[in-house]
Amino acid sequence: MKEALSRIALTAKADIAAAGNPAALEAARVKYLGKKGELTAILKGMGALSPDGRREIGQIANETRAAIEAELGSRLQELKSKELDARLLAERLDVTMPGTHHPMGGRHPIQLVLDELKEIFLGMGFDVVEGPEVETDYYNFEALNIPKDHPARDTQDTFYISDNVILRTQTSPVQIRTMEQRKPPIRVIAPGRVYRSDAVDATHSPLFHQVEGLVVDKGITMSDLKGTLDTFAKRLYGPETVTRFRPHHFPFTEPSAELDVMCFSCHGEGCRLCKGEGWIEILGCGMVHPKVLSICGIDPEEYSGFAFGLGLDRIVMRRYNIDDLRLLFENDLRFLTQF
Ligand code: 2NM
Repeated sequence: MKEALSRIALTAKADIAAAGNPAALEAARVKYLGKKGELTAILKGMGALSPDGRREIGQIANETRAAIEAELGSRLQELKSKELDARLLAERLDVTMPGTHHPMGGRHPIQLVLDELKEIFLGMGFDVVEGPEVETDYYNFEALNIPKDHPARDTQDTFYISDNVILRTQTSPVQIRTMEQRKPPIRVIAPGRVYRSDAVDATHSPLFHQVEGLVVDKGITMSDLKGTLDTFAKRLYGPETVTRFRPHHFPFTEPSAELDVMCFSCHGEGCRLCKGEGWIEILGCGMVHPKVLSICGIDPEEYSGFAFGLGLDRIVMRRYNIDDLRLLFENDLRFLTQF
C-alpha cells in the first residue's frame, strides 16, 4: 500500500502539472480525491489492515492527500494568473495611440452666403418662404404675365416634364403662391434652386440658385424699393457701398430696373473684376405689375408692391473669388473644406 501511495503521489503530481486549464485540473482532482478516486480507494481498503498498519498507512495517506490538495491549489492559482495575463494581453489598450478621425461636416459656400442674406432680410422684417421646384406653367409663367411667345418659354431654355409641368426657371412662383395665400402686408424672400436648359461651362449651369423678394402693402413706392435694396447692398458689401439703379424690362414688373454696385476693387475706374465697367450688376427689381397683383387676388387700386430677384451663385463666386461655377456643384472636399 505504501508503494501504491507513493505511485499515486508521483502520478498525481505529474497530472496536476500537465493540467492546462481549470477543467483539466478538476478532472485530476476527481481522478485522485473523488468518491471513486485512487486515493479514496486506498482509504476504503484500510479496514483490512492491523491497527498499527492502519495508523502508519493512514498517516501517509493523509500526507499524500494534503500534498495533492496543496499542488491542486497552487496549480489553480498559476492557471488563473496565466488566464488573467492572457486576457490583459488580448484586451491591451494603448491610450497613447492616435484616435479615430471623424471629419466634421461644414456648410457649403452657397449656404454660407444664403445665411448672410437671410439674416439681412430677417433683420428688415422679411419672412423666408419656400415652394416646389417642379411647377406648373401657370405659376412659373402665366401668373407672372410672361406671354406664350416669350423666349423664356422655349423648350431650348426650360425643362418640360409635360406640356404644363416644368422645372421652375425662377423662384417667382413662390411669390405668386404667397400672394394667393397671405393678405398684405407681405414681406418675404424666397430662396431656392432653379433650372434652365443651359450647357455646363465656367459660368453656366442647368441648376443654379436664386433669392427673390416681395413686399406688398398700401402705399409701397419705388422709394421703398430703392431704400430697401440700397440698405441690403450696404449690409452685404459694407457701408461705403455705392449703388445705382438702371432702367430695365421684366414682364412681371413696371417700372423695372437693375441694381449695380460700384466695383469695390477699382471704385468705378474699370478693372478685371467688373470687366472694365466700373459697376457690377447684382439684381433685377421693379414695382409688381398691376396685372400680376390682380391675378393673385390683390386689388392694385388698394395695394402696390415691389419685387426683386438675384442670382446667388454669382454673388458667392465674387465673395470667395471663385472663377469657375462648376466648383460649387462638384462637391470635391479639397474645395469645400476651404470655407
Ligand atoms: C426679378 C426681377 C424683378 C419678381 C417679381 C415677382 C412677383 F411675383 F411679384 F411678380 N417675383 N419676383 C421679380 C421682379 C424677379 O428677378 C430678376
